[in-house]
Amino acid sequence: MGLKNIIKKSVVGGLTGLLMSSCVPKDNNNSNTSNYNKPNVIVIIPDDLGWADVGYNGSHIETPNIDKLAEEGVRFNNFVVHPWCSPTRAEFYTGHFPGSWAYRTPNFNGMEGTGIPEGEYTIAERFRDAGYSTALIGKWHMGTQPEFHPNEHGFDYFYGHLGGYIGFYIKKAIDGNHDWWKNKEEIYNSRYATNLLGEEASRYIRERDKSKPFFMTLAFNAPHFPQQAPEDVIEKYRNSTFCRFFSNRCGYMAQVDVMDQEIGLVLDTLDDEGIRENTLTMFFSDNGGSNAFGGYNSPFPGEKGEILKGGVQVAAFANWPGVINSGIISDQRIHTSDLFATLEAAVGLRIRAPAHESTNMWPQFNGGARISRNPALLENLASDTAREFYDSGNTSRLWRGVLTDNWRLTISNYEGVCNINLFDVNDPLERDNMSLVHPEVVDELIDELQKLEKGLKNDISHWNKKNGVCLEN
Ligand SMILES: [Ca+2]
Repeated sequence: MGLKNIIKKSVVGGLTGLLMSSCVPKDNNNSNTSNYNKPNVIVIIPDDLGWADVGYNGSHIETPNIDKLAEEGVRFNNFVVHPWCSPTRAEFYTGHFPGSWAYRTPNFNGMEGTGIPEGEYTIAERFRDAGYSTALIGKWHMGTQPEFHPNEHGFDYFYGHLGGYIGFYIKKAIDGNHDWWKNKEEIYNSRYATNLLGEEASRYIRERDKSKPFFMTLAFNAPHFPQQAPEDVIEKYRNSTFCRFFSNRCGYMAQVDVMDQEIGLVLDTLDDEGIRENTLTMFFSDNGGSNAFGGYNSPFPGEKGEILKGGVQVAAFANWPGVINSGIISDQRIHTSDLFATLEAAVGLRIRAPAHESTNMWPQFNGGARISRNPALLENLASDTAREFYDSGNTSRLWRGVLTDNWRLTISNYEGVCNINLFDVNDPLERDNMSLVHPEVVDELIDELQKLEKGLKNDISHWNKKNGVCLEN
C-alpha cells in the first residue's frame, strides 16, 4: 500500500525497584488468608473529562482534591485512550487493545448486544482471585444484558448504571429506560448521581470486609452529558467567560466541581480509616472532552471521537503516599490496556494480564526510564447510530490511525473527503502536518495500520459502502 493509493474517493529505574519491592507484598499463591496488608486499589474514571478541565492543567474549574492528588503523585502526559467510552473501558477491564475482540465501537445505549465475552478474564476477576473484595461504583457500559453484568465479570459489588449515560437525577437513559442498580436489584433515588456515587464509595470503604483489601473502580458518569448539576454549584461559575457564552459549559464546570468534592469525600474516608498510605489511587478520563457538551482539551487539537491528541490523550495520574514520589511528571506513553499488568505488579501479584498487549508500567510510576512502545491502533469506528447522534462534524468522522514512539498518523473521512495528517510526536500541539514532507513515513505507517487491523473483529468493510475508508484494502 502506498501513498499514491490512499485517496480513494476524493482528496524510576533503580529507585523504583528498591522502593517498590520493599513495599509490596508477595502474591501468596492467591490465598485469602494473608492479604490483610495488601494495598487497596481505587481506579477513578471520569467520563468525557477534557484534558484542560482539571485545575492542575490550567482549568478555572475548582478541583482542589484532584489537583492535590495529582501533584503529590505521578502525572502522565502521554496516557493514551480510545476516543469513545466502551473501547477504553474494555481495554482497562481486559488488558486487550481495542479490536482484539468486539469493542471497536461504543456500546451505544446498550442496544448493540455486545459486552465482555464469557471467558474473558477481567482485572476485577484477577483481583478477586487474589483475595480482594471488588466493587464497581458508577458506570459500566460493558453491556446491559444479564450475561454482561458486572457481577458476572468479577465485581462482588455493583452500584450504578449499566448503560452509557443517564439523567443525573431521573436515572434514565435517552431511550427512557430506568438504569440505576445495586447489584442486580433496580433501585430508585432521585438525588444527584455524582453525590450518590461518592457517598456510596465512601460507605463501601467504611463498611468493607476488613479481612481483605479492596479493588474499587469508581466510574463517575460526570461530566458526560446531560450537563446537569446542582444550581448552587452552577451559580459559582455563572460569570466565568465560557459559561457566559456557552451554556453547556456552566453545567459542565459544575459537574466537574461536584465530582472533585466527592473525590475529596473518598480521600477523607481513606484518611479516617487510616488506610490512605495503603491505597493506590489511579485516575484517568475514558476519552477526551466533547466540545459540544462543554469539554475543553486545550491546547491540543481534537475532541471526543477523534484520534487527534485532544480525543485520546487524557488527564491521568496515580497517587500512593510513601510509595509513589510526589511531583513526578511522566512522558512515558501508557495505554489503558497497560493498567492490568501495571496494577498487578503494583500490589505484588503475579502478572496474568495479556502478554504483548498489557505492559507492566509500574517502574514508570516512579520516574523509571522511558521505554519504547509498540505502535498503537487509533480509530473511531462509531456505529451508524452513534454517528447520527453525534453528527456535529468532526466527532462523526471515521478515523483510522497509528501512534508510534515518533509519529501520529491520522486518516479521516468526512462527507467523502479524506484527510491525512502526520504529526511528529515532538510537535506537541500538532500544528505541522508532515504527510507531504515525509510520504515514506506515511507509507510505512499505513502498512503498520493495516497490519494492526488485520484479523480484528468487527471488520470495516461496510464502511466502503457508506463513507469510504480512504485506503484501498
Ligand atoms: Ca466517555
